[in-house]
Amino acid sequence: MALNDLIVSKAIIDEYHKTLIDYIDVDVAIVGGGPAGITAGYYLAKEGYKVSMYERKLSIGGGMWGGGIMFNKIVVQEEGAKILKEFNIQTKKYAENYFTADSCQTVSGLLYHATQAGLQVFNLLSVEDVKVTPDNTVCGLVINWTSVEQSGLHVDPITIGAKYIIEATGHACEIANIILKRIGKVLYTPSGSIEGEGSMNAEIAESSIEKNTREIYKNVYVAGMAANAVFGSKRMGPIFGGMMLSGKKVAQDIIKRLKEGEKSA
Ligand code: 48H
Repeated sequence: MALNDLIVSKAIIDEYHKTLIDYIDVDVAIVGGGPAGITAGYYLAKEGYKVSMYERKLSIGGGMWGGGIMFNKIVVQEEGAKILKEFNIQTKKYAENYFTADSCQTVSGLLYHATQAGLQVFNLLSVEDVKVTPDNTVCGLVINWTSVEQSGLHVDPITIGAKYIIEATGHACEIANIILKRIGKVLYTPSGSIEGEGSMNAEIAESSIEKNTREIYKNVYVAGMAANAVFGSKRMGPIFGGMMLSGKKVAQDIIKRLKEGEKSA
């Protein structure tokens, strides 16, 4: 059968446009498509919530593809391996409480299951600001094409609405930085500011990440590496269990809030 190039173009434009409109208002908007963001998206979407994820880059997966020093293996501990099992991702026991996994299989496995569950991914889009109510409660995101950001063109962004935001931008904790710049030292941290990431200690970093995965400002939750950076804990290197555990924890916390909201509505 003959192929018409114009129908190919029309199909892409039509379908993307419909998706963009459909996701103009969501239950949860995730900023950052690393392992923490994808995992959070999976559990939220599986529960039936409308969830979108914005990723600056072309590829989803953040810092996971490259394993450690570009050796594409990751290490997860027992609890992390249990999560990977839920995603059908293969792990290999290396020593007691140390499991390895192929980083490419892990990224693609997480993403496959998350998108199948209903997570809507928007790649090549950067979040440049948050949308707020008159009393500065965060109620959405301001997004623009990464190519606009990179080229420095003066093109205005568009806005999406969200009940909850997940800050999963990794080391840079960009959403926390935006809140500080625009709203002030209002973060739910001891100083009200970003406490800053400490040097490497996998034991401390991994054991503190779930505690640090929480609300950092009205309706904004932090997950993944950004959680330790915001709350001043340490980095953990190429052990990734904490990223998935943090993604799961943030999803569970937000699901609880959403369900409470449904009850009182
Ligand atoms: C859209 C954005 C924006 C923005 C950033 O870095 P990530 O992989 O983050 P996590 O927390 O899921 O995983 C951290 C892990 O990869 C890591 O770095 C570890 C474990 N390090 C330990 C150590 O010791 O070094 O992904 C974050 C994603 C990236 O893909 C960014 O491009 C994206 O967020 N991003 N997307 N708008 N404003 N800012």
